[in-house]
Parts: sequence; structure tokens; C-alpha cells
Amino acid sequence: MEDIGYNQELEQFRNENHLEIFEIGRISAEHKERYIVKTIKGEVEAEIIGNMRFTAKSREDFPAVGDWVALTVYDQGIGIIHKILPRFSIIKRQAVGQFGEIQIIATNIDYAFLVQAVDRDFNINRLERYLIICNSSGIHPVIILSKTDLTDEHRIAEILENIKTRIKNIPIIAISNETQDGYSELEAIIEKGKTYCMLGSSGVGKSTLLNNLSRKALMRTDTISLSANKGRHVTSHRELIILENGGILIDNPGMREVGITDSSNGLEITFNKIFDLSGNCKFKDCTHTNEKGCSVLDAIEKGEIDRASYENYLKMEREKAHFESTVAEKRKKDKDFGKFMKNYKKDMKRKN
Ligand SMILES: Nc1nc2c(ncn2[C@@H]2O[C@H](COP(=O)(O)OP(=O)(O)O)[C@@H](O)[C@H]2O)c(=O)[nH]1
Ligand SMILES: [Mg+2]
Ligand SMILES: [Zn+2]
Repeated sequence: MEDIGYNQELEQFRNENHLEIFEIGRISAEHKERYIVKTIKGEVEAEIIGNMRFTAKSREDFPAVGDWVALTVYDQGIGIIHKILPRFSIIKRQAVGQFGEIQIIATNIDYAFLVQAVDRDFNINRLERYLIICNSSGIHPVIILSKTDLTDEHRIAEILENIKTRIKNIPIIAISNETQDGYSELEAIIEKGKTYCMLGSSGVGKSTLLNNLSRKALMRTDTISLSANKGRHVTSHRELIILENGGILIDNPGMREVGITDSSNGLEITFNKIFDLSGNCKFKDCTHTNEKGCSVLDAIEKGEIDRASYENYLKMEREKAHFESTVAEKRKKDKDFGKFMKNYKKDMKRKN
């Protein structure tokens, strides 16, 4: 179990909560509320117990890829999930098309590989967006520039410079899945028992990278699962893979939109320079947009803060505020609806 990231804290939680009667496993894939769970005894296809669905208040109360769960395993590798063990980190975004709702991308992640291709895909604003998501949950980001074979060294150096003017102290690794340039540098940072999640737009080379890194391990598990999975509903597509050196890698489907959620702390860490300076602004409620005596605006004038980064910061602040107000509105609506139902029931009783 340590091979897939199990540790002492999880074991302690298991004991304190009397979960010894259950198996413990880790979710490696999800498909319409059916989950593939890796356990000591192999892979199990599981659903959640009814009570978990009825008491769930939000998407965060459902299992996600990366979760540790307590489950009962029945014959033929079928299981029922009873409990989600505490998560030490969550990568989440604004659910697409459902404003005010959260979607979990993955949980219990140590490092996030933020993958961008050096050709058309490259976009620093989007990198900062991913950084906010990582920073809000204490996940270490690593920037991966992919497809370096499609451009020349000059352009790559230019991109690195551009990133460094805005993003400090975050490792950047340039790789090519074609030539495998940069692979050894990348493999050198992968540690046994740590979980790495790949984030990035569709088509940047995440799956190719994952397959290349895990080729041997993957081939082994695929031959086993193909026979075991015969005739079942979930495809053998796997999102969580154990590398030969013991690192755990999670792939993700490409994401077109990565709306930030309640990432107040994430913004603070990502734009730390702006937050540090804002303490010196003349007005306590300075919006850093047009005030006299604004330290942030001063720093931009002096060229100490990158203007594009500042503009992205304002945009992210607005997005966060919008998300938070939508959530607040929703809560109020739910509360009002609750009150309405209570009164309605009272009325009905009185009438009957
Ligand atoms: N030239 C080049 N093509 C790549 C590289 N990595 C991936 N590709 C190609 O880009 C396409 C998308 O790759 P894929 O791994 O599926 O991207 P994903 O959507 O991020 O998982 C495929 O056609 C790959 O063959 C690379 O480093 N260089
Ligand atoms: Mg892919
Ligand atoms: Zn200010």
C-alpha cells in the first residue's frame, strides 16, 4: 500500500475511526460514479454506499481520483465505498457550466506538473491560474514546457525569460516526448511514494509523457487488468499510475476552462509581491486600480511589478469575488427555500 502513497497518518486515522473491518484502497479512475480502486488484492470496481450519497452536501463529499477510501470488497472484485479518508490536498476548479459549483480534479497530490507546449499553447496567464489552484492547497507546482522539438533553443530561452519575469522560485523543466530531451531532469525529481498530477490543456502531451514514463509498469498492469475486467462497465483506462521508481502519476483529461474557486490564499501566494506591497497603500481598502498613494501602482510605474501579471491578478480577484458571491447567493437561496418548506409543512399541518 505504501507503493501507492499510503502512510502513517492514514493508518492512524483508520485505527482511530475503527475502519479495520474495511479494506483500504486508492481511487485510480472515475466514470459516472463508478470508481476503480487500487487495493492490496488488486483493482476493484466500486460504488459508494447509499448513505454517502444521501448525506452528501456537495461534490467534495464524493470520492475523486487520488482519494483513499474504506471499502468492502465482494466477489469478482466488486466493492462498496463506505468512507473517504481525510485529504491532505485537493486540486479543484470551478465546475464548467455550473457557476458556484466546485469540481475536484484530483486529491492527495504532492506535486502538480503544469504542462504547456512551447508552440501555440503557451500562455503565462494560464500558468498563473494553475499556480493559484496549487497554492491554495499547498501543492508544489513544477512547470513543464513540452514539445521543445517543435521550436529552437532561442525561442525556448525567450519563453523561460518571460516566465521568470512573472513567476519566481518555481522549477521549470523543458521536455520533448519526441526526443525525450529533459526526461532525466524530470525523472530526477520524482520520489517514491509521492503523488504527481498532470495539469494542462488538451493536446500538450500529458498522456504521451505519462505513457513514456510508465511504459514498463503500464504494460504489466494492463495485461493483468484486461483479463480481470472482462465484461465490466468501466474501461481499463487508467488515470493513476505507479512508475518504476515508485512515484505515483495522475493523468487528467485536458481542461479548456480552469476557473478558480475559493482560492484566497492561493492568490496571496501566487501574487505575493502585490500582496506584500498592498500593506503600504495609503488606503486600507485600496483596490490598486486608481487610488493616489497606491504602492502597487507605484511599483508598476517603476517597473518593479510586471504589468501583465498585475492585470491578470485583477482578473483573478474579480473571478474569485464572483465565485464567492455566487456561492453566498446560493446558500441564501437554499436557506430561504428551507424556511419556505418549513412554513409550508406547518401550514399543511394546520390545515389538516
Ligand atoms: N512534436 C511533438 N509532439 C508531441 C509531443 N508530445 C506529444 N505530442 C503529440 O501531441 C498530441 C497530443 O498528445 P497527448 O499526449 O495525447 O496530449 P494530452 O491531451 O495532453 O494528453 C499527440 O499527437 C502526440 O503525439 C512532443 O513532445 N513533441
Ligand atoms: Mg491525455
Ligand atoms: Zn493599492
